[in-house]
Amino acid sequence: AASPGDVATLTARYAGKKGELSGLKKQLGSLESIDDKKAAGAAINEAMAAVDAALDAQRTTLAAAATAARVESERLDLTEYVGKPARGHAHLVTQAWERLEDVFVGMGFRVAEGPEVETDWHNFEALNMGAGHPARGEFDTLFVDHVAPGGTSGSTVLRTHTSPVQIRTMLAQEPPIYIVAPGRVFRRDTPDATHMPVFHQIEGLVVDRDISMADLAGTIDAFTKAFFGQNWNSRLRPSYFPFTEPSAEFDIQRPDGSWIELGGCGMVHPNVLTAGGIDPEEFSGFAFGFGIDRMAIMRHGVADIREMFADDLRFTEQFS
Ligand code: 2NM
Repeated sequence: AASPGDVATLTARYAGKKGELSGLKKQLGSLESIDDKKAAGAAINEAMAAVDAALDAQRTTLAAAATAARVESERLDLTEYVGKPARGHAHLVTQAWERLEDVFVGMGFRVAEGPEVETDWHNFEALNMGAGHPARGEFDTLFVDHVAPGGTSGSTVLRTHTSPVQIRTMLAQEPPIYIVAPGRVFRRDTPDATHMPVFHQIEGLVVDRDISMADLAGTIDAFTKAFFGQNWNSRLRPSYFPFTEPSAEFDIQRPDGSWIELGGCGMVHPNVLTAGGIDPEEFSGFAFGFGIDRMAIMRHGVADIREMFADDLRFTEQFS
């Protein structure tokens, strides 16, 4: 019997009330001697028991096979999840971003945020880069077409730095100002090992009475030691930015003596303070900025910035 149906057929044929063995029992009366009846009856009962046992055994075997077949057909392959962490974690860039915020908040700064789509005025004009300023070309700007509700077309860009957040902060509040502006910024760059068209920056701004270049250098050095370690140092090198005067690059020095360039900084240009509604005769300030992605790469020895944004778990999971 290869199927439950076959077992049922055989049960009816041999073991049922109208089956062949029951038929034989009915014929016992035709036997002459008592001994023959007893012997035949016992043989029929023995046959009945053997047939019942065989049918039961086959029913059990077939039921087990049916269960096994169903289990196999409903099997879920969970091997995909073996060895994966039970909990996720923040992306490498988010980790660096949050650590930077922590260190600056620990130094007394507040965190400021602003829009990613900016007006030309906030992104360039207020930062001492009027229309036609040669430095605009260095920012490889992505433009956003937009038409204001009245039908007039506006000039909007994807912010090329987080400096417009500093402008908005100056316009919104009186000094003293001690803020850092971390955020996503955009430049029309072809991706390579050190550039992505979308990346992340943190910029700092201090505006108060009698703020000097010494305050800038001291703040950079305090940050360097708080973020990287007490045995790290920093230095400033003369540079140029349209929005600061004087301007400098800042480098940090590893305990082994080697130097790495980290970012830019300077004393906020009087034109920028004025655009922010602050009187440069009464207040002065410094600003600095550097790349968060670059920081994450340096810290973890990542060879190619594109690795961080490829969404390959084999990469991402190394940084829990
Ligand atoms: C840098 C380098 C130097 C900067 C300037 C300002 C503002 F708005 F206050 F003028 N914010 N950030 C600045 C100055 C940023 O990044 C490399």
